[in-house]
Parts: sequence; structure tokens; C-alpha cells
Amino acid sequence: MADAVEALSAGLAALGRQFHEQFEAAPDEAALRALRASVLGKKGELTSLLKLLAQVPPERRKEMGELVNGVKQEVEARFEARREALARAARAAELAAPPLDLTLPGRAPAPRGHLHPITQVRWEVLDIFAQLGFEQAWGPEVELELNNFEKLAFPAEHPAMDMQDTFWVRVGGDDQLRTLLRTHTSNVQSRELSARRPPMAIVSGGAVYRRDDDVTHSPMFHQVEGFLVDEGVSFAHLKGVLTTFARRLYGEAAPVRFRPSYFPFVEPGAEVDVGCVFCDVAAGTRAGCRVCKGTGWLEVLGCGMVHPEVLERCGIDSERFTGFAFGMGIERLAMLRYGIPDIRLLFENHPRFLAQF
Ligand code: 2U9
Repeated sequence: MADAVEALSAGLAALGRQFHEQFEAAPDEAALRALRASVLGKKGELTSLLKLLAQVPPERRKEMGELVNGVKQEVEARFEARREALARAARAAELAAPPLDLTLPGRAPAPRGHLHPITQVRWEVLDIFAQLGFEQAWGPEVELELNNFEKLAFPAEHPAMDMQDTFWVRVGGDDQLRTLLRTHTSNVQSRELSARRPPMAIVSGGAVYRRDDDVTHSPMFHQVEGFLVDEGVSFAHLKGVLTTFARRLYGEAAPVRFRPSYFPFVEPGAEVDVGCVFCDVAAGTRAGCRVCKGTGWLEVLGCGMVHPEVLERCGIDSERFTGFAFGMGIERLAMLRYGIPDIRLLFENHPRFLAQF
């Protein structure tokens, strides 16, 4: 029992000497708090000394208890004094440091992204047709031969179907299940024509695939195509709608002309040209214009009256209904608009190229 009094007194005296020095040496508040826990915490030194109190004779317990309490209060007071000193020193260092220079240039914001130029032009074209009352439709890029070629009345020997021109996906087995990467967005048109009844005006845009690769052709490119089918639709309706479209895209004053041309799924077929926006006849720069090659015209789309055979193959009575259709390559429109000389620039996705649009 007397040993407990001695052990407790000696322990308290040692602790008193030791924590003093340690608290004064603590470099920051976190270190100081860790030291305090090592004395007063659950497993702290003072807490384990406190357990000796139970072995102290009852007549000395009050006195020893007061001693322990005194040390505890001293620890708390020292802790608080050192914490305040550390805080004062930190503030003084802050005030002594060179002032914050608010005139320094800020951090540049991350450059803002934007839609790819092909997507911008595609949406612009689709929006114009939406304003003209055309409904948008979508279809798969991996398509049955039936929807990509047969319903459009491509003759069996047409070169487009050749292995050299088309990416075939499945050719073996059942002929009905031959699949390919669609070579045009016409697959959407044949699906819609087969699934719905006139009157209907549909436009569709997306990626298409052909075995082509040079400065003006890419194996993957984008098209927008559309058609309008109803009773009494004539070439005059085609001219009215497509002239309005071309002028919304190239300016209300743009000259527009139609030239006869051939496309397998229309009869008659035509190509639409707009006056070259890069050369100026009055200034005499036409002769040297690299974009229109001195012709004064830019070819922007193909069109025609939907062939009666195509209507029939899609289940529409060609005696009662007629329609017109059109198609355009989006890369070509973007290249003409921005004077891009090589289609491959559009797919290399170099940030310095794309930042220009
Ligand atoms: C159906 C009926 C008719 C779509 C048409 C064109 C003319 C045309 C080319 C322009 C450049 C494609 O990107 S390009 O190579 N297209 O000139 N497309 S008429 O006619 C259709 C489509 C589907 C059922």
C-alpha cells in the first residue's frame, strides 16, 4: 500500500518534468494534440497512473487524488498555452510573408469543346428540313441487303454491291440474311417507306460506309437523305423544296440550278448546284477559283422522282402515289463551306484543325 503512494508520487513527478519539455518542443498543433493524447488519452500515462489510486490507503487517497488532479490541470493549461503560442506564431509568419499579388495572371480556363464540324453541318441541314416539315428518322448502320439494295431496285449486277465497293458483314448461308455496313442512308428511307403509308416526308442523317479512300473520299462518311411521298407530288415540288433548302443553307440570294443526272433509285434524276460562294464574278476572280474550278457552280446534292419500282418494292401503289427524294454528302458540304482541301483532315481530329470551327 505504501508502495502505491510512492510509485504514484514518483510517476507524477516524472510526468510533470517530461510533458513540459515535450509540449514546448511540439512544432505544430497536430503534434501538440498527439502529445496531449499520450498523457490524458485512454491509454495515456496519467490515465495508467490513476489506476494506482485504488491501491493507495484510504486515509491518503484524497491527498493523492488532489495531486493527480493538479497534474491533469497543469497538462491542460500547458496544452492551451502552447496551442495559443503556435497559433500566434503561424499568424505572424503569414503576416510577414510577401503579400498575395492580385495582379498576377489567373489560371487560364480549360479550352471549351464544341461539336465536330461534320456534326454541326449535319444538324444544320436536318434543322432546315425540320423547318420545312420533314420528320426525322433513324436506322441501323449494319443493315440487311434487302433494305440497303433490293428495295431500292438496284440491279443485281450493279457495281455498288461488289466486294470491292461494299463492306459485307455476312455473306454465307441464307441469302435473306446477307448483311453489310450501309452504303447510304437510303436504308432508313426504304424501311420508313415499307413501314408507313403516305403522305409522309422523312429526312435522315448519319454515317455510311464504302470502300473508297482518297483526298475527297473516306471509307466512312456522312449523308443526309430524305423523301416526300403523297398523291400528286411532281418535279415542281422537288424544285421548290430543294431551292428553298439550298438558299437557307447558302443565303437567300444564292443562284440555284438543276442539271439532269442519273441515280439508280430515281427517275428522272438531277443534281443541284449553287453559285460558287468563293469566287466573285464582278471582281473577275472566277477563272482562278480552286473550289469551283472556274465553273462558277458548286454541286451540293443529288435528287429525283422516286422510281415507281422502288415505291412498289416498298409496298406503295405507284399509280396513286408519287414522290421526290434527295441525298447529300455532309463532308462535301463542310469541305465546300470551309475550303477544306483533304477529307482526311476531318477524321484525324487534330485539335489545331478542329479549333478553327
Ligand atoms: C428511297 C428512294 C429514293 C435518295 C437520293 C441521291 C439522289 C443522291 C448522293 C449524293 C452524294 C449520295 O453522298 S452522296 O454520294 N445521293 O444524289 N440520293 S436521290 O433517294 C432515295 C432514297 C431512298 C427509298
